[in-house]
Amino acid sequence: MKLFYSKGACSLSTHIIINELGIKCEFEAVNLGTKVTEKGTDFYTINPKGAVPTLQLDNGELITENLVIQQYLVDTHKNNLCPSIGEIKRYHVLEWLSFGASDLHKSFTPFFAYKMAEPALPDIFLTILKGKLNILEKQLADRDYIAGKHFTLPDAYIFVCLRWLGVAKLTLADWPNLSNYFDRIKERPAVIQSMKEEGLIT
Ligand SMILES: N[C@@H](CCC(=O)N[C@@H](CS)C(=O)NCC(=O)O)C(=O)O
Repeated sequence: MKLFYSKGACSLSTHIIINELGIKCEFEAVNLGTKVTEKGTDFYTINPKGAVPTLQLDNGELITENLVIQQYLVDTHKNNLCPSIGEIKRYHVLEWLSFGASDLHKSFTPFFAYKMAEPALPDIFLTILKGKLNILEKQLADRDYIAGKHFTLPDAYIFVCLRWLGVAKLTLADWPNLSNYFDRIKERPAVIQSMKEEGLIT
């Protein structure tokens, strides 16, 4: 299979899950500004939505939407990243994956969009983002990972979003549980491997 990704974007969470599962995969970078892939293909001809991650299966079929791609990956590979279909624990894991992909991720969107713009972004966007971080901070008060004792799908997604805090001029200093959580995840071999493969660390 092949993952279309952009360096450090939300597709890094899919990349991490692929490596956590030990799946053999090709990676092709997409320039989200020009929508051209590193092989020179117009990305819109691959995914008309122009968004990463996009997964291409070996038979050529495409899957888009991060939450769906990640569920496809765990449902087709032996894993301990997401409980089985029908187990109540699965839906608690997916609750946090959804929170990561919608509430948390999309709270960053105004900061990326307005990075270069004047006047400055209204304070309400910072208040909204901090509210999401506070929810995570509280959830992590009595657990090492967001859905319990073990690393599961949403931990990769939340980790990736926490890497973006700088765009909102925030650091994890005000969220000690989140800060420890971030440090714990960044040491995982699959996370280190994925960050190296995207050229984020050496
Ligand atoms: N609905 C998509 C959204 C993913 C998304 O926001 N991807 C960003 C990168 S983090 C992107 O490709 N943005 C480019 C664009 O939408 O033009 C999903 O859940 O996979």
